[in-house]
Amino acid sequence: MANATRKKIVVIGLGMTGLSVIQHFVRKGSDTDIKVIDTRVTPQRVELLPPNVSLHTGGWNMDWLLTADQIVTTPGVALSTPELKQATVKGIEIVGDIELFARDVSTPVIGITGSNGKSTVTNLVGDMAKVAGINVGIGGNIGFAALDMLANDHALYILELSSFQLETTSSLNLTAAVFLNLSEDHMDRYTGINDYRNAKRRIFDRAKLAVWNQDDLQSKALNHSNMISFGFTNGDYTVTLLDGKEWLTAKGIPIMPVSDIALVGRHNVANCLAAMVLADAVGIDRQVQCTAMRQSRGLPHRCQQVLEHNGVMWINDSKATNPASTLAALDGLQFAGRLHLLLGGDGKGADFSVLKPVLERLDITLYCYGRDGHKFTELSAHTRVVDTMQQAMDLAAQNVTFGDIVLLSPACASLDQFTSFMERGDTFSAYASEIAARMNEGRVSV
Ligand code: UMA
Ligand code: ADP
Repeated sequence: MANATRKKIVVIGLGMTGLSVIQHFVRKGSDTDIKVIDTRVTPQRVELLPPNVSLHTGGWNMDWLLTADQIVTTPGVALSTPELKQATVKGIEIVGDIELFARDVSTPVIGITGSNGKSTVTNLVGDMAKVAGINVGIGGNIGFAALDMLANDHALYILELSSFQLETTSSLNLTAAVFLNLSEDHMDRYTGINDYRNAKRRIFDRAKLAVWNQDDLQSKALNHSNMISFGFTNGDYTVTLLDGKEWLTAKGIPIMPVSDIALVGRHNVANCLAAMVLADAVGIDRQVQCTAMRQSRGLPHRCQQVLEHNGVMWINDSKATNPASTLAALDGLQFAGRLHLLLGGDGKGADFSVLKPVLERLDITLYCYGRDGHKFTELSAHTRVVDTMQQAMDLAAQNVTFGDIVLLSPACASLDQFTSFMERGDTFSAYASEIAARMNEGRVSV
């Protein structure tokens, strides 16, 4: 094919998604002309770019954009960006990586979205599939680009899908799709909660089975012919009391005592119910599901105890990036002493007042840090404001006594001071150990 007739692809963003898109086209060997635009001056991963791919950094290249045959955008860039809107007006197709995945995948795919619990449920269904001996691919928003999995020809794919990814996806035929729950998040990207919910509801558009949460009506599919639900008190999959003991129950059949679940916290019971529905949809044996639920201890940075020192527990819940996930952490905690809660970071426009009634009931001190830390001062009479998380930890360390908990559950994204929630959580864990070592040497009084 002559150069003039090669399909012109413009990839936006040289992050994990952008690179997976480039590799995808390279693997397909299609006769494409690939260009990448990254609006940052010095994007990471430039060294990973194949030599025949041109890169424009530090802003938009409207000539490239408006002469493209297809634009593949990245989740971090909104479709409402003026430059992308110009391309839409010109009739240029704009898709995301999940749309490219959907067009090429030929084995069953499970999709998981919601404001909280996506990664936990994705990981748990993945564990169930692994225990069943299925060659499973687990990826998407969980931190492994969907297209990178396609190279391995899995028998089943489990995709965590963010609202950002769903906005640019229209052909995804899911065997089963779940919308776990809805709470305020990403309000800096959406015009309101309904706009955000509608982006998430796109998961049901072509799903064979639509799974929703009876405890959260916002998660229900509109006009879907095959729906199934889960929920604590109602739902096809629910929790029932048998001889004074709570059981996970599927369509009236008791499956496993709730107390056998290895994951901690009430919210994880709901996550297990959702995972069971999805596993059933792809025919994973119930006993296999139970084995996984008894074994799976979940992912790091989600209510993870990282240290116990002098009777004080240090818990890393760095993945709590919105108020609802912090509420879930507070709901699941059991402790005798005082709670020292570290809050702050990039609030993404959230309304934190939902935390106030719960915080008021607890014996608590708030340590607020980061860009939006000051927004938490109204929530409790016991509040300290500092610049960084480490300063917050130093202060907490001076105030703890036996039986207390220090909990990082910040209700905010980390990006104002860290590169990711993982880096924030790792910093918390490492610094907690450093504080403990200092205490052992008598350099911090308790
Ligand atoms: N970029 C621009 N201009 C912008 C914004 C970004 O050029 O205005 C460039 C950046 O310079 C960078 C690249 O785009 O080079 C980053 O792209 P990205 O922000 O879309 O992130 P990726 O590295 O591709 O990671 C994305 C998801 N990130 C986001 O949605 C923000 C990852 O989810 C996901 O794991 C990965 O794809 C694989 O699917 C992270 C996340 O924070 C964990 N998700 C949000 C959440 O869970 O709340 C939705
Ligand atoms: P996501 O991938 O949607 O961000 P995760 O499973 O990573 O979800 O959990 C993110 C945060 O939300 C953690 O702090 C976790 O404790 C909390 N969480 C997990 N499941 C739920 C749920 N069903 N409801 C509310 N909060 C939850």
